[in-house]
Amino acid sequence: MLIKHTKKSQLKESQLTSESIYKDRRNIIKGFGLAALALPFAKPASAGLFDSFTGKDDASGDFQRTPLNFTKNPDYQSLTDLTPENKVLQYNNFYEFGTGKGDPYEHSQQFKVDPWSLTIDGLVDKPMTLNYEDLLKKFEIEERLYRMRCVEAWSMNIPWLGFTLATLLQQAGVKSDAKYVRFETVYDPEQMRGQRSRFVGGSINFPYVEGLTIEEAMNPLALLSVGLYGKTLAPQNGAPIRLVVPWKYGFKSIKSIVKITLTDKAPRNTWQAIGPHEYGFYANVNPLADHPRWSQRNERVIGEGNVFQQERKPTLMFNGYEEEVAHLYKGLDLLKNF
Ligand SMILES: Nc1nc2c(c(=O)[nH]1)N[C@H]1C(S)=C(S)[C@@H](COP(=O)(O)O)O[C@H]1N2
Ligand SMILES: [Mo]
Repeated sequence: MLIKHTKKSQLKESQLTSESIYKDRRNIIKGFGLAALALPFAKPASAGLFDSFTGKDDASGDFQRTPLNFTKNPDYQSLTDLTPENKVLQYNNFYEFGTGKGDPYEHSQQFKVDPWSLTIDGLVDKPMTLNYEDLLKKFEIEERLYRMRCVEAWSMNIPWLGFTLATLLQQAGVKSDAKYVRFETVYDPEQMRGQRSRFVGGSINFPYVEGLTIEEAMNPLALLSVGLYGKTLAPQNGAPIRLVVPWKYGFKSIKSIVKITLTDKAPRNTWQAIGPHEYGFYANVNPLADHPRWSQRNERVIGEGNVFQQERKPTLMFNGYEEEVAHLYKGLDLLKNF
């Protein structure tokens, strides 16, 4: 989630800025304890890789994705400019496999998704454990075309396959004192290189954790995704099951979930724990609430060609889903509760 590419001019900062200022800056950055942030300055040579990122034309990798049976939900078919599948599969954020955009694809192709075990527990009437087959067979799968907006100011339009989070929560039976839903990603350092090294994993304390209020979780837009572009998810996109909450910044859409817990306390989500001044609990997409280090007014829409030479479009309030979700935040100051 830290912008690591930026413009060529910035990548050559060490040459442009006087040496002492440059060193000073690096020390300040180190002080935050965010090793990844120092990368563009520390490794200008590899930055060229990000600069020219286009991905391979064939991103099928070694991982086998299976075609799924699904129906198209007519309410969510209107997006036109879908992001090319090879970009959705290769330009990723999944720090468990490394902080570079190409790392998740490159380092996850042998990831095992079967057997899998997803537990739903906490303040529910019927705690449940779903295995891999349950995830793909127990619920009717629908297709929805959603915008996805990363906090780093780039976006994609993705045809997801899945079922609503509400469907699952209703089966488990939410108790009346449940106020939040806490999600946890698998912890498996043997398979996830970023979990073996703080440097590779961007200083995150794994497992990755996210949370929603119960009202957000029950909103019909909140999707549990098991596939995209007609097939099961690839590991780099969060196989076998991940959350998709399209009105929030991408980091809320937690991948490869093993645990969903209903609770009465607000979960401390991973990015808020790392940088509470930069990333909040709500993380609703908002063009007026700038990130402390960059503007959120516009976004790079990822399409064909070089990902850094994309058309920029104005950011939409709630990422374009204002009608569906604005009522959830009545009376809340969205500039303070970011
Ligand atoms: N467990 C986990 N989930 C995660 C992340 C991560 O690093 N770890 N990155 C998030 C971020 S910042 C974004 S933008 C989206 C990216 O999803 P995609 O790679 O499938 O497009 O996943 C989110 N889910
Ligand atoms: Mo993101």
